[in-house]
Amino acid sequence: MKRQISGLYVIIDPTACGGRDPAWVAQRALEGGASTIQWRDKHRPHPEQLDDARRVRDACRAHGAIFIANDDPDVALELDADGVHLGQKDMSIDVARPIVGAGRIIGVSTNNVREALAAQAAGADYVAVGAIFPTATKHDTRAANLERLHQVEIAVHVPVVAIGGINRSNIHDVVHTGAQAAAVISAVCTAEDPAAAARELAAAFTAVRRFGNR
Ligand code: TZP
Ligand code: MG
Repeated sequence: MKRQISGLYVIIDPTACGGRDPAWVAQRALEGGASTIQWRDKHRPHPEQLDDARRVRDACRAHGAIFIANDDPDVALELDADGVHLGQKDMSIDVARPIVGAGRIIGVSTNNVREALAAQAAGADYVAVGAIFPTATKHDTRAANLERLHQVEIAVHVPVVAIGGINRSNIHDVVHTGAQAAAVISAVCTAEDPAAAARELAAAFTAVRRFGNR
């Protein structure tokens, strides 16, 4: 049974972890309340990533969190991940779905309603929308904003994950706009105390759910 993406989605990118063990950062993020972790290593060849990626996966399993591999369905399979996240320039869902199977989550990066509807029609289990705010973490992003996020929210029925420049000072705006989840890299990976950072970010979802603002 596929689980729904919701709440705090932390992307563990080793280059953002400041030389710290990425599995330690993931462990702290999970302790703070991350419900999904994505493994994203754009630099090392796959065989060199696998040990770290497996330790991150095992931390997710221990916490009952969803573990997603970035970019490559074959890596998702090799890691026995819960899913794979595909960019617009990665493999299409049509090609990826037979590789990962019906039981794994496929998420797709989008920037607008057209891309989000296309991803949903192709079988995406969630769509990410970004970059909602300016980000220094990824250089080839296309700008989106809260209005765009809202447009996607009302256009699709799959969960919508906001991404790009989300931090403790703006996550409430993202949650109030209606995103089911917020994905962050720097707000957790670069934090001196990633557990405390994750706790504060995750609380934005709890507060809104408790008071029924959605
Ligand atoms: N996709 C769109 S923006 C982005 C990605 C991977 C970077 C998110 O990083 P940060 O540090 O949370 O802005
Ligand atoms: Mg990608």
